[in-house]
This record gives sequence, C-alpha cells and structure tokens, in this order.
Amino acid sequence: MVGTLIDHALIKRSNAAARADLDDDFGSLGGRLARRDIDIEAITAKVQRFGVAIPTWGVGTGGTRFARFPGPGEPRNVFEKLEDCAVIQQLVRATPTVSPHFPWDRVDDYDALLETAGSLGLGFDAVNSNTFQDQPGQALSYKFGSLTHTDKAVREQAVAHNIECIEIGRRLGSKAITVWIADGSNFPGQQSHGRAFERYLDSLSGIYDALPDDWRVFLEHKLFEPAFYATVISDWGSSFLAATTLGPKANCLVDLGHHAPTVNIEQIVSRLIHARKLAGFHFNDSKYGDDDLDAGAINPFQLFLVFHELVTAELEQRPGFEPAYMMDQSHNVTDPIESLMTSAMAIQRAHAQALMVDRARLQALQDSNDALLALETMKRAYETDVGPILAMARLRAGGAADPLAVYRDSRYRALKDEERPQKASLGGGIV
Ligand SMILES: [Mn+2]
Repeated sequence: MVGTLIDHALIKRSNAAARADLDDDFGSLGGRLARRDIDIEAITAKVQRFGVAIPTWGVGTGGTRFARFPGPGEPRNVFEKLEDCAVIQQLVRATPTVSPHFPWDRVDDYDALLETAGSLGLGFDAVNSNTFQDQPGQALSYKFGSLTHTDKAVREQAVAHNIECIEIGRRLGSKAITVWIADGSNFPGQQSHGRAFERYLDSLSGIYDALPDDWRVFLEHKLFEPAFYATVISDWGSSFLAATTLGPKANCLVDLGHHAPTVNIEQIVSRLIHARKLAGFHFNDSKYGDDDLDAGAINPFQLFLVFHELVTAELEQRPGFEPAYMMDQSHNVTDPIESLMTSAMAIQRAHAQALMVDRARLQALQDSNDALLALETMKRAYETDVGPILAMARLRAGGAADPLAVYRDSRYRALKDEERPQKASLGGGIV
C-alpha cells in the first residue's frame, strides 16, 4: 500500500514564493547566455529531458564495514523504497526510474510491484544481481568467489541467479542487467589471474546467452574491495576485454568510485564511446577510494569533464551511444532522500554546464595548440551558474524550485518514522 508523498499544496506555495526571484534570475542569465550565442530555453528543455535512476538500496542508510547507523523512518521493503524514490522524483523531476536489486527486492507478486511503481510515476531501469554475499538457505557459499569460483557448481549457482534476475527484470520492463562481482584474491598466489578471468568469461557467456534480444548486460569493474590484492574485473581494460569477447550486447559500466584516485576517468569514457562499449554510469564521488560519497561532493569539475565527453558524443550522434545513468552512493550520515535529491541536482548541473561548452571554439583552439584558451573555454562553461536553469526546469515539470526546503517543511521523514516502525535489526548496508 502506497503511503503519503509530499502535499502538492506545499510545493505550490513554495514555488509561488520563489517565482519572482527565479524569473529575474532566469531572465538575466538568459540575457548573458544570449551574448554567448547560447539559447537558455534549449538548454532548459534538455535539462528537463535528462534522467538518472535511483537504486532501491540508495534510499536506505548505507554503512561501512565498521557499522551502520540507521536513520528514522527507513523503508522496510521495496514498496516503501518506491515511495521514497517517488518523493525524490516528485520534487526534483530528474529521477523517473528505479534500479532494483535482487534478492533484496524480491517479492511474491511482481505485477503488484510494477503496478505500484506505475501509480507513483516510476519505471524500472537496469536490474542488479547479487553474488557478493550469501543468502539465508543458499546451497553454496560465495566466500571464495561466485562467477569465477574454482568449483563449477558455485559458478552455475551464480549464473542461475543472474538468469533469474533477467527473468524478473523482463516482467518489470527493464532492459539491462548490471553484473558486479566481488570475486578476487587477498594474497599473491592465492588465485590464478588467467584462469579466474577465463572462468569469468565462461560464466558470463551463460548469462549473455539468456539475454532477450533487446537487452544488454553491463559489466561493472572495481579496482579493489572486498578483494584487496586483485579483483578479477579490476579495471576498464578487463571489462572491455570481457565485453568485446562476449559480443555486442555486453557493455562496460563506469562507477566513478571504482578507480584509483588519480585515474583520468573522462578519458576512459571517451575510449569506451569510441569503441561503442559504454554501458553507462554509477554516479558518486570519492576522496580516497570507493567512498560512495554524494555525486559532486568532492570533485564537481571531474563530473563536468565526464559530462563534456557525454554531451560531445550526443551532439556528434556517436553510433551505439545510449548510456544508462544511475546514482550509486552510500548515505551514512545524511537523510538518503536529501542526499539523492542534491546528488541528482549536482548531476543535472554538470550536464547543463557541459551543454554550454563552445565546442567549435574549443576544437579550433585544440587544432592550433592553444592550451591556455582551451582550458579557459572549458572553465567558462564550468563556471556558469546554471542554478536558475535547473530550478526553472523543475518548476516547469511540476517539481519544486527548492526541493530541499519543501522536503524539510513537509516533515516527510518524521511522518514515515511513525508509519514505519523499525525491527531491531535491518541487516547490512551496501558496499
Ligand atoms: Mn556501482
């Protein structure tokens, strides 16, 4: 049963109070952009069309390997997770889809799940499998790996789980499955790098063969953790090699946190676009490793540079360019709804800034090797305050000009705390 979302009258009142200032700011920004031959209405329309998926696990409090500190009114099942996702979409209007995870979101009646999502105005994005932990009653353990395990029976169990996820996804209207494995080793010599990768390819081909015609499989690489010596799919090279070996329906997914701190992620994005192998993104930010911090919290310039590659590919109509966007963050000290709203807006911001790069000028500067003015051209777009565009896009789409203020005024979290009495233990967080 779907509970209360945000009272629409509250959004209307807040927007009415903000309207005059917003019109002024939007108008003055429009004038300044016009002098740069940028049409603010065209940018606003593109911002309105942009969407990024929310992972169902994102609306719960995350955790670290040390502890998890649950917040009040956390969703207790996938239906309640959908409510929280709907609130984010109601206010921000940039998150129309939800990315489910199995077995965490397993239900008896998937038609009811689909119907609930539809009634909340939400659709389903890529499904996510889980072979990185053991489930109650599971026959064989993933302690020493899943799709790359030395025991064929364990590999077959992991493949069967992924195929079940595809089957559930079909019923929910998904078109892709994301496969991330925790497989790897903690000690030199523990595992054969070569044989582990070959077992991965063999297992993945079983999943690949089960894909419906219009489906894709997204291979997600990760540098380290939980394996601390070697991860089987550690980098975009391994991911690309696997995706190329498997075939055209296999693409490489880039989780921004899954790289070493100094890696040039935007260049990787460019390479994957060139090879028609970019699956999409898991957006987040990090300072040290896979910190799963909120998108744009640490390095918004990097996010902008990634979007510069994406917008360029879109403008050039690169063949096979159809990236799926999702946020993948762990909210440990904030209200997950607030984090996801501000992160979605940070992602929108990077997108809008990237739309403002003067690409003709940039290319001319690149061709004449003018490094300084080339950077200045990028910075000019990056330093444009696109806030009024984002607010206007939200307002026109029926959302809130100031989502955070409306959310806090609504006391949604306090109301859910009463509606959703928590059990003593809620299980682990998300890695
Ligand atoms: Mn991820």
